[in-house]
Amino acid sequence: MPELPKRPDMLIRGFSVFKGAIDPAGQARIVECLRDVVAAAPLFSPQTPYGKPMSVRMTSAGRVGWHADRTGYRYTTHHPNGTAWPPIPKPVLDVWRMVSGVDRDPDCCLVNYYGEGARMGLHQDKDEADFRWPVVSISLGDDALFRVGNVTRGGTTESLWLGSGDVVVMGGDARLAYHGIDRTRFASSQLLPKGGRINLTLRVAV
Ligand code: MD3
Ligand code: FE
Repeated sequence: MPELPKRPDMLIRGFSVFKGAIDPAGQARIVECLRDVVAAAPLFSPQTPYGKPMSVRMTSAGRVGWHADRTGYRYTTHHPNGTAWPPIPKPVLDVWRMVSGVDRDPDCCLVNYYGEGARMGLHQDKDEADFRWPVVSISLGDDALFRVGNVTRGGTTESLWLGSGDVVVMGGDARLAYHGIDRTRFASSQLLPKGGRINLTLRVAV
């Protein structure tokens, strides 16, 4: 994979955005690796505490993965089907090592799949043990409208389209900002044969 830019193209509310940081060949290589991940740990629709399943389908790679059970959301060592989460693919780790600015590898690679009409409401990521570690996001496939607000609920928000190959680093104060995906442009990208968007988030979780 070619070297990622060292300087972000954009800073939005403390988020560093690297546009098109992963070239099409690199994106295809990551998608290939993800086929093995979902074969071992199939995508599922997490239940929300409100009883309605999320429209985004998910799975994880790494020593821990994130999912919901009766007692709420948590990091666990096993997929709901009982198998250990598969390892984080090397080309994905390479992205983290290039942009995260820290010398510890992530524990978890959360894989979110957005089919037609899928979205993710505004939320904070607060299930990790230490918020000083950054979170790195990799977008693949269809364009998505990402929205970022503040560290408390309410106030103004800003929106930004994320495209295939874009990488975002959330650190510092931005780490606890409310954020979500309002919508995607289904089939705007040819990367995935059946369309859709994959977002990978790399986290130090435990
Ligand atoms: C800001 N995913 O998995 S990635 C999530 O595109 C999540 O699937 C969205 O929000 C997606 O939790 C947005 C960008 C992102 C990821 C993690 C963050 C932004 C973040 C953690 C803290 C602050
Ligand atoms: Fe999030």
